Amino acid sequence: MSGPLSSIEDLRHEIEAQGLQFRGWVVFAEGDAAPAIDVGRDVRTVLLIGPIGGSLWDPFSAWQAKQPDRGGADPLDQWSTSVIGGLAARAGLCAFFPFAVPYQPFQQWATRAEGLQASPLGMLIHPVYGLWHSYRGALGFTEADALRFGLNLMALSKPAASASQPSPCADCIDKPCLSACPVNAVDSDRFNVAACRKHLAGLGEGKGCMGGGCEARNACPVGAAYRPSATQLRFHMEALWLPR
Ligand code: B12
Ligand code: SF4
Ligand code: SF4
Repeated sequence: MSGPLSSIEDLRHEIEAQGLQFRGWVVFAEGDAAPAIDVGRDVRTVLLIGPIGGSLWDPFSAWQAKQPDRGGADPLDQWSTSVIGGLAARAGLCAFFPFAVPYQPFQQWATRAEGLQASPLGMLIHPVYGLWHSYRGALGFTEADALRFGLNLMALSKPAASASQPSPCADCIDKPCLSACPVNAVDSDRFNVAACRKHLAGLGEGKGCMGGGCEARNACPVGAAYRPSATQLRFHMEALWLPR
């Protein structure tokens, strides 16, 4: 990857080559909650970027294999910084990351960008991909950047097509996600992070949720075809930094 990037199609091409997709735009009006991190620029628009299903796994794995330290303690975050931060630098934009503290409200942004709604698990559910989608970063545009990239802010501020679709949870009578957790860590009001983590920490390596992924998430029938491989699910569970 090299050279400057000056059009949205250039950005899309590079993003898709890494197994990622544009996940919609948020245009902040005057007085609206723009990104909280002071990046020294008046960011008025964010473009969300993330994988669908297991789409990032092959590009990420190829990158990881080439790193002398295999990407360090948080390889997926390192990869995201390298890919999305690298694109931002080439395009003269700034980048935001869901794992960077203070946390940016990625889920609120996603709700505005694609009209997605929270499932009872707290994760946003997509009408097609179900719970099998997430975010690896966002690119921030000032008004001058938007002009430079020829963005039509009026068009971008309209909700994406998926916003007109009702949440699949509305018609899901049995809600299997709420009864699948072996320690009842999830209910419709809250996610008991401590109970979940205690259970995970007590499981043997690769056993139960640590091996096959969160059972509550796995129980959702929506977008089941997009469920990542067991290898990838195990990688994400191991990245959760459990108490020992
Ligand atoms: C801290 C964090 C965690 C913590 C604690 C989560 C918690 N509920 O307290 C831990 C480490 C446990 C965690 C776990 C997971 N997380 Co998490 N997490 C985050 C993180 C980094 C910050 C959340 C936050 O505080 N945001 C700050 C506030 C200001 O932002 P916000 O958009 O307004 O946040 C809203 C939502 O978080 C929502 N919300 C949060 N919890 C709940 C619960 C319910 C019931 C409801 C209705 C809403 C809700 O309300 C907030 C206020 O509006 C976000 C990334 C991010 N930057 O948001 C990912 C994020 C929410 N996590 C995500 C995921 C995928 C997971 C895991 C599935 C990862 C995995 N192992 O595969 C697991 C969940 C399964 C499990 N059993 O552990 C995704 C969700 C994608 C989606 N489809 O919505 C995010 C967006 C990260 C990403 N890269 O995409 N996570
Ligand atoms: S199992 Fe039903 S209620 Fe739970 S997340 Fe999936 S569609 Fe929504
Ligand atoms: S990871 Fe396992 S313990 Fe944690 S919420 Fe999911 S099903 Fe429950």
